Amino acid sequence: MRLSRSLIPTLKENPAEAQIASHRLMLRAGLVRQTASGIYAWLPAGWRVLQNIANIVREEQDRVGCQELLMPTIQSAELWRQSGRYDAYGAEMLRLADRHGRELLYGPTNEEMLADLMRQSVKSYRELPQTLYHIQWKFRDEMRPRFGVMRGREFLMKDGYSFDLDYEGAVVSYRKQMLAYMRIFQRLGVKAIPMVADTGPIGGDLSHEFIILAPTGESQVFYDAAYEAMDFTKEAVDHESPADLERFFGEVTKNYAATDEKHDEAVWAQVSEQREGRGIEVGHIFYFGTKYSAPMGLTVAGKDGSQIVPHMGSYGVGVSRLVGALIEAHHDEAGIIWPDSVAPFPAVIVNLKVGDAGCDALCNEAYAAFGGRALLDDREDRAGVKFADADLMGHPWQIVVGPRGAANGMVELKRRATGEKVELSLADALAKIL
Ligand code: 5CA
Repeated sequence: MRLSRSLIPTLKENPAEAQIASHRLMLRAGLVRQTASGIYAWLPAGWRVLQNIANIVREEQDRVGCQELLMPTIQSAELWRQSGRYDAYGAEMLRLADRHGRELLYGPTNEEMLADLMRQSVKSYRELPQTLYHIQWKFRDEMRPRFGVMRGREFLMKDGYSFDLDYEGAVVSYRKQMLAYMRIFQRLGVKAIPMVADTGPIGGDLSHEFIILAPTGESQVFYDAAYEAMDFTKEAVDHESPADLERFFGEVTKNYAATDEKHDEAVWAQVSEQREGRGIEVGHIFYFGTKYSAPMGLTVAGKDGSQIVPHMGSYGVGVSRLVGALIEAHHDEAGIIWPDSVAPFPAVIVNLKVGDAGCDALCNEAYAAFGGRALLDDREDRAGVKFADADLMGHPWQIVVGPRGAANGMVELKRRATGEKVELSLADALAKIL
């Protein structure tokens, strides 16, 4: 992408409305713009990050055997009356009516809809277990939308739903999701601790939230210091069998970690190295048995002809919240420091003298080498502005092309995360990055 022709409106000043670093930086780096309270437009660079995160989530869901589908954002009130949640959900639900006066809603979650889709088509025990997920926009009319995309009203969620024949099967599905989540956060370059959590309006009695520790987080959490040293990457390797999954689950949840709603003073008193702090909830998984399948009449025929009511679980990742959470975890005074796995562009190519034949040619050569995936700063601006914007936007690599070096095919390569700079040939720089 050529920066001179891109809608990446960077800001020099801190916007007054932003209270936390990630919100400030998302606005300043031109990733998003608010269009109404808690509702954001994702501008080209922000949209790339969002898609990169969604793709990692998708790959890890598929890897544990889940199926992707896409359900609509608009749902019928009738479905929610069947589960009994239509009235219970309250003011957070955005309720609509069509021209015929039929009641609709903008989905805050999809338990009912997927139970309905399964009810229509799945008839026999032979067809289970199955886990399906989608990555779709949700709307919750939050009382206090704040911190930018962290607590939005419209937000992107990965929500998955598992269907098993019994409790034992459902627990295996739950643990598979736990495993997938550890892999997702590992690839995103953040540490998210699974904590015993409350189930709120989703319901059920087994639940974990995945929490990234951060002073600006909205959740109050209590955990054993052992988690600070724990290497989740070691745990998130291959786990295929139920026995392996059980061992894995035991390992990652063996120490005390709970959100304030589930905090247990008696157990806490036994923890030798207590830690208390704030965290960002980036994922939440639930097992709730037959809470939706029973009232909605979802059954399958068992081996002996009896009717089995499937056990369900649901599994959420806050995809858009993660953009903010990753920035909270990866930034400095100058701006964002994107992990390579989600960066909107793998590198920026900074042309220090647009119009200089040598600079233009070397920049074009570099740009072509990335197959157009890099960002080319071809603006006719001062070098200082370009350096500041490159740091602000947080590209993992900066390839700086000036007239003196360009004459000899040399560039300066800077690694954003470390600040390390080296002078080398374009070919060597590309070899290092690609
Ligand atoms: N149906 C279940 C699981 S699929 C569910 O809706 N769970 S949830 O309510 O916990 O939401 C899942 C994740 O979405 C949360 O962990 C959080 O990361 C994200 N999320 C929830 N509300 C918001 C919001 N207002 N803004 C941004 N992200 C949110």
